[in-house]
Amino acid sequence: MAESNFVDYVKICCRSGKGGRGSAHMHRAKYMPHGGPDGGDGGRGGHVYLRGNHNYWTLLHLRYERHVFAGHGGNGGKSRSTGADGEDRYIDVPCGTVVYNAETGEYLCDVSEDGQLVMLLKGGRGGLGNWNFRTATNQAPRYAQPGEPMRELTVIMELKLLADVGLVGFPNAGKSTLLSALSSARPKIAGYPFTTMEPSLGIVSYRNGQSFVMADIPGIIEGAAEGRGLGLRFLRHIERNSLLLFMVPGDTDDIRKEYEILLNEVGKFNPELLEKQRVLAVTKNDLLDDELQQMLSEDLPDDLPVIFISAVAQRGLTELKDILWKALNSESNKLQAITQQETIVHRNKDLSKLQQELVDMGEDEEIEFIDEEEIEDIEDIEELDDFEYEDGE
Ligand SMILES: Nc1nc2c(ncn2[C@@H]2O[C@H](COP(=O)(O)OP(=O)(O)OP(=O)(O)O)[C@@H](O)[C@H]2O)c(=O)[nH]1
Ligand SMILES: [Mg+2]
Repeated sequence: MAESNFVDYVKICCRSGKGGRGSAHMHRAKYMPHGGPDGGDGGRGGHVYLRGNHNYWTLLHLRYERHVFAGHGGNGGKSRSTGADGEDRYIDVPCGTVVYNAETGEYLCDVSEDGQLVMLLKGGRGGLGNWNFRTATNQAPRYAQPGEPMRELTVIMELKLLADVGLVGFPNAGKSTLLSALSSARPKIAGYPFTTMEPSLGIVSYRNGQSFVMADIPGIIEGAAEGRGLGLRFLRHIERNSLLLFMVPGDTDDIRKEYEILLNEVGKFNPELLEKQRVLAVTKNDLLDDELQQMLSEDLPDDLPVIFISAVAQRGLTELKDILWKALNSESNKLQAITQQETIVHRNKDLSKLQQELVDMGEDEEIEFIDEEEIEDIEDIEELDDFEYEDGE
């Protein structure tokens, strides 16, 4: 697939800073033969944080930053001077980013709110200087602690768009047309399947200045849950929607059957999606006459609200918004529920499929952790494994 600006999957390497070593310095001054220990502590290594930032819509900016390394803590010095703390690093991610360990597939965290901070890797603690080790019996300790080593982690970040209503339909069902009729989003619309290659969001205004967010995703076809079409890649974007709006064109031979195929695909992808509220819109009803519409409405699924609409002729749109608004605000489905962690169940990634997934997403390249400067650092740590003995100046 051509390079696109909609990036919803990236793999990056993160590393916290190592702690600075404590100093074993002895105070020296004229006429003071026994100055005593005055070695300061090492500074702590920098942490790596994730930070929710609503100014980002995708993970595109991380494509160009595969390594995020925090700064190392400075070493302690004489006169009890403490080493500087290593620089912390903040990785800004759009709200709705889910993070996994790239090696084990384990779910790590979920950043869903603007400004939310999650510490991904803790920096190493700085070592204590010899000043801390002086006792009545050992007044001149000649050792100090090394700093704690750094921590490394490769993570997969996956974006799951946060929207209130997700549009689910076969290609050409009129999803993008509906989104552009209801919001100021302008997704591409054309009379061939798979026009929409990447999701887009639109804000739908409702009465009294209220609004909700609608997500248009690429069409789903039978077998999408097994990876046919573009389905699998984008189905995850509806995991975060509190309501699913199924869309089937009015000129379809068997509306009920098409709805069931869609439902089945959604359920196969993630059975929990079936617990979400659903509404069915029969689209393009400008192509139907009243008689035909009457006939069709006799054989429609009856376990969910159904409405006939036409985005092109602007028919049924206000009623549709009313139904959606009502469902979104019903007791069982408060709008704000989508930002609450407990409503979303995160599963670890299936390790046997992880490699294939990385290949599909074009993220299978190995990212090297170690460069030359770092090799030096690692030797440094080994050397420091024992307490360090250091003479003063
Ligand atoms: N007559 C009529 N045509 C419509 C209506 N809504 C959409 N269409 C047409 O149906 C075709 C497909 O519309 P899209 O909105 O691109 O469909 P989509 O579901 O987004 O399709 P994909 O992006 O391929 O999944 C276009 O040619 C639209 O002009 C409608 O209400 N009435
Ligand atoms: Mg579309």
